[in-house]
Amino acid sequence: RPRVLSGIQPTADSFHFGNYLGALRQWVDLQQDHQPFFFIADLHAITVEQDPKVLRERTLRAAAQLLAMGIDPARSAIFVQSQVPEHAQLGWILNCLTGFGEARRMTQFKDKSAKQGEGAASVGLFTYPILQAADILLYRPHFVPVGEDQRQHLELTRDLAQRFNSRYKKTFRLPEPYILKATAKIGDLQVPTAKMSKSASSPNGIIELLDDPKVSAKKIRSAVTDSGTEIRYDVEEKPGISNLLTIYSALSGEPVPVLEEQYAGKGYGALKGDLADLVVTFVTPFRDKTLELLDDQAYLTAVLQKGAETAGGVAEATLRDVYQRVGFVAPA
Ligand code: AQP
Repeated sequence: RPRVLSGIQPTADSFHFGNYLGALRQWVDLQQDHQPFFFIADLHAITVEQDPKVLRERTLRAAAQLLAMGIDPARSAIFVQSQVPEHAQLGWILNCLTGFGEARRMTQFKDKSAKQGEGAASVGLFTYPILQAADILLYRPHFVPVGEDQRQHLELTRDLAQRFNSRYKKTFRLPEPYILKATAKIGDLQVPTAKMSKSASSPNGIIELLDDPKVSAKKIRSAVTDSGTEIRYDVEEKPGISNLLTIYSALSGEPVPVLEEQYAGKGYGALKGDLADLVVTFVTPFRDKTLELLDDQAYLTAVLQKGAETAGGVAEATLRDVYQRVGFVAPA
C-alpha cells in the first residue's frame, strides 16, 4: 500500500475548518487504502514562543481531535514529532544541504516574519521548511495531503530529496503533494481572500471545530458577503459567497452548481442559515467525542506512544542509511 504522511501543529486549542477541509479530512479518507503516518508537529510549534503547559495541553487536544474525526490508531501511526528524534537529526543534515537563498524564498517565512519583524523571528522559523522536509522524507511517502499553503514547502522537499539522491545515492522517494483543489484554501470568514488561519484570523474569521456550536453558527451568519444578492460561485467577484459555497459543498457533498441552483432567487440569509445548521450538525458530535477522549489522557498517551514506536522503526532505518551515505562512522 502506498504510504502517506502529514502533520499538524498544536498551536491552538482547536483545529479549524481550513485545517479540516484542506487536510485532515483527506487524512481520514486516505487511511482506507494507504499506509499512513500522521504526526503532531510540536517541534514546529516552538518556532514561535509557546507556554510549556499550554503546548502540552494542546498536543493532547490535537491527538483527541484527530481520533474524534476518525483517525484510527489500528490503521495509522499517529505520533508526536518530538518523540521520534530522527526528525531533528535528519533535519540537521538537510539544513547543511539547503542554500541560504533557497530558504529565504519561502513565502510563509516572509509572511510570518514580517508580522514579528524579521530580526525578532527565530532561526527555527526560518529553517522550519527544512525540518518539514526531514519529517516527510524519513518515511519515504508517496503522497503528502496538505492545503495549498504547503505546496512551496513540498517543492523544497522534493528538491532536497533529489539533491541528496544525486550527491550520495538514491535514498529518498520524491513525494507528491495531495491537494484537493476544491478545498485547498478555505478563506477567512471576515477577509475571504485570506486563508483561514490559527494565528492570523480574527476570532470571527475562523470556525474552530471545538467552539461552542452556537458560536460557530453565529459566525457563519455574520460572515462577510459581497455586494449584490446573487448566489454564484465566482472567486474574483464574490469571494465571500464563494467561500461559503465551498464549505457548504464540502460538508454536504452537494456539488457547487447544484447549490447555486437550489439557492437561485433566495437571499444570502437563506444560504447562511442552512450552512450554519450544517456546521452545527457536524461539530456537535465531534466536540462531544473530543471532550470524552480528553478525559482519558492515559489512553491518549498510550496511542501516541504506540504510534511513535511504529514511526520510530521506519525513521531509524532511513536515518541509518543516510548516516552511512553521508560518511558518519557507525557505532561499534
Ligand atoms: N485555510 C486553509 N485552507 C486549507 N488548508 C489549510 N490548512 C491550514 N489552513 C488552511 C492546512 O492545514 C494543515 C495543518 O496546518 P498547520 O497547523 O501545520 O499550520 P498552518 O498551515 O500554518 O495553519 P494555520 O492555521 O495558518 O496555523 P498557524 O497560524 O499556526 O500558522 C496543513 O496541511 C495546511 O495546509
